[in-house]
Amino acid sequence: MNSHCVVRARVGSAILWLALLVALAAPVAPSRAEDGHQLWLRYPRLEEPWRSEYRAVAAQLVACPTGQTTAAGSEQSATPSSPLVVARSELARGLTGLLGASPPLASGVTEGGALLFGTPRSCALIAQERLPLRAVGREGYVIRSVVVRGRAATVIAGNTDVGVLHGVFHFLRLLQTHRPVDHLDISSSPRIELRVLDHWDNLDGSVERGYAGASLWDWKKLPDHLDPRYAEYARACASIGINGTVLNNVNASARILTRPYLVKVAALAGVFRRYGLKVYLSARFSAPIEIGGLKSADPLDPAVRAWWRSKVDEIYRLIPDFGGFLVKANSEGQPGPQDYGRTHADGANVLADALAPHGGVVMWRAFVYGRSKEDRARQAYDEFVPLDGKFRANVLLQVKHGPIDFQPREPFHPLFGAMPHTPVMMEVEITKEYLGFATHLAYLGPLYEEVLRSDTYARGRGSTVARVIDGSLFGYPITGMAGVANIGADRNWTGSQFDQANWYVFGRLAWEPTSSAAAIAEEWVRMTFSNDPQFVGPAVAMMMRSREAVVDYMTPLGLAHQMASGTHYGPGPWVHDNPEPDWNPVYYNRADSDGIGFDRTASGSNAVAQYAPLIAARFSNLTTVPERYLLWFHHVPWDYRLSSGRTLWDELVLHYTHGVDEVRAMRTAWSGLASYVDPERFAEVTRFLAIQEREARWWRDASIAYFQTLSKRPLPPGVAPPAHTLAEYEAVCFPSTEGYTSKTPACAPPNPVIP
Ligand code: GCW
Repeated sequence: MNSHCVVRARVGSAILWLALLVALAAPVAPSRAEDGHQLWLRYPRLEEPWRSEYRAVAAQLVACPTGQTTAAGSEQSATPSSPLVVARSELARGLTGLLGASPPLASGVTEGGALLFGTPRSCALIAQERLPLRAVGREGYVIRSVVVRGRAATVIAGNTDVGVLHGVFHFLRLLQTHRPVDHLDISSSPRIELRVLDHWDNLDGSVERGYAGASLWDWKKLPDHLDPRYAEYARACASIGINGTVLNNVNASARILTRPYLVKVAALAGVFRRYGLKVYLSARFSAPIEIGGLKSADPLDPAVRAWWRSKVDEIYRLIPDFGGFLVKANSEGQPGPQDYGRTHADGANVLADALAPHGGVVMWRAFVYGRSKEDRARQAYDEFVPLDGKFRANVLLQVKHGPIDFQPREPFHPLFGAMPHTPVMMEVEITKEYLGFATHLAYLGPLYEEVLRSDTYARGRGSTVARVIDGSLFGYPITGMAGVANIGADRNWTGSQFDQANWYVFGRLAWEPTSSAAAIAEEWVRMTFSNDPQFVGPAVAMMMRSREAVVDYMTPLGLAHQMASGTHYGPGPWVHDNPEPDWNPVYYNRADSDGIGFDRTASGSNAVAQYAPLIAARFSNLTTVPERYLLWFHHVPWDYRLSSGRTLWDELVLHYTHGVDEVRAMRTAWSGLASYVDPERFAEVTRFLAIQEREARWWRDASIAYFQTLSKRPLPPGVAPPAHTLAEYEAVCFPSTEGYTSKTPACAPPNPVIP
């Protein structure tokens, strides 16, 4: 290089540096903060080698529905509002994001790497493939690598448009999670028919037990204004196979059934339909009186029956694919058939008869208590088992996962396996009413999985709860699983980043209840945050341990319902002054100077006898009951030795302590992951974990402080004593009344114990 060139090169590099400095100093166009709004449907640009590999498989998008002739010879095209149109735009959107550009649209397979999607009716090319579609039903799909006219192609096919949409989301998920897609042979169909979110949304915009802001449904502006979030919500539901949504609280207002509201509901149904999502409503049993002007809501009164029939006919005129009703009756003060001396079956059947001609169903809740003097856990079984076989064919009995109430851990509800002639569906809470609201990180996959895999022994070994609710054990004609939604108007939808995973895992397990919670967590982490193994491993590990941590710091060894009354937030094991006995934590812990726990064996309430004999025997025996259910079924002396060789008292204290340690470990693990996550979401999770650790300590310390007044035993060596006195914990007044819509006691922060 001569000197002239050297000078030029130096000047050139100086200019480059200058340009770089100017660029760095220049204000950067503000980009939208990563607030989690995109959920798991982010579609970020993939890196190599994935991008090239997937580009080869998706070199062209064959828009079969608009260009192909059907086998029958007639041209079929998707209507502008059909799920097939949604499927097409989702595929384009996903591929554009992930691959950097949308593959060109073609009307036939003109090059290798073609991606075809549609139904055999809409697409002759798909019809020719003779795919095993019969086995996947109305909502399932087949994804298969095939050869079309000598060129490699991938087919995403369903029997219906909505099946195709589900298949498209599955295909995109493979790309999002870096799975191979060149030799695919996937058939998938939901094992459970009704996969429903229950929103406990009130018409005033509040959400009972909701910790993610106000209700998504803006009743005031409906039906004229359709917030774009309605479609985004439905899209997210469709992506995980959810196919139904109950829009209003089970503590229902009858007003939802008046015409002005039905028109609003119809507008929402119009948006949701494109995503395969049906609308249901919670019906107030006394609606015939409140909005119908009748004197009674007696289900056997012909006028009442006629009222429901005409109301249901009116609904179907507005919403032809309306799903049906969810009903909470004679439960926590709600009206019901027992007000007229009738049974739950009489009540459910009057609604079922009105819905049957239209194909609608009734989801009748089994959450009843208050009549059983000796043990709340017994009542639902005692009331409903005698009614088995007395319900109409379009009624499902909706049973909470455990016999008390959405606790962090309960043994499975004994009604699973006890109703061979009545379709029993399972209800879980996705919103974390009893697990620390939105700030505590608790992945609920392991909870759902634990219940689904529990063996009821109703028909011998292998009679799992999953097989009860998927209908295979008793041959139920309809099946369902419901999750109480954790969704609100917050930008991140669920009140926290990690709570999105609970919405996600609910949908995925409802589709396939035998899937693994760990595998679903991994999928979600990859789609929501990062595919980097350095991130995926620790993040999934945190999630998988998180629910057990909550159990440990709140209610270890089978304890339940120790939460402060009303809000269900924070510890209250000493609470004893609520008017209803079973609203008091002392009712559940039964702690005294001898020991702790609820005797549900033959010497106590004998609720254990509601399980199949083999299970009942296992739970009844102190030496065979799993320790996780110990205090659920037994009143155990403080000095009783557990399998560890330690006394119950020591073990209890160590469990509480371990719960706090686990949260601390989650904080440490998370703090090492900053480089894999955008700063906004990283910071939010960091702050919430700090809250969780402080409150886990509160739970531990307050619980130990109270129980120690009864056990009168020292703490095991090396274990830190509670930071405050019991009196101080009892005086804690926690100001959060989020999601608690009953009259809330006045509370005056600041709080010396929990600042
Ligand atoms: O767990 C309890 C909740 C109530 C709820 C009830 C139910 C909708 O504290 O807020 O009411 O369950 O499931 O009906």
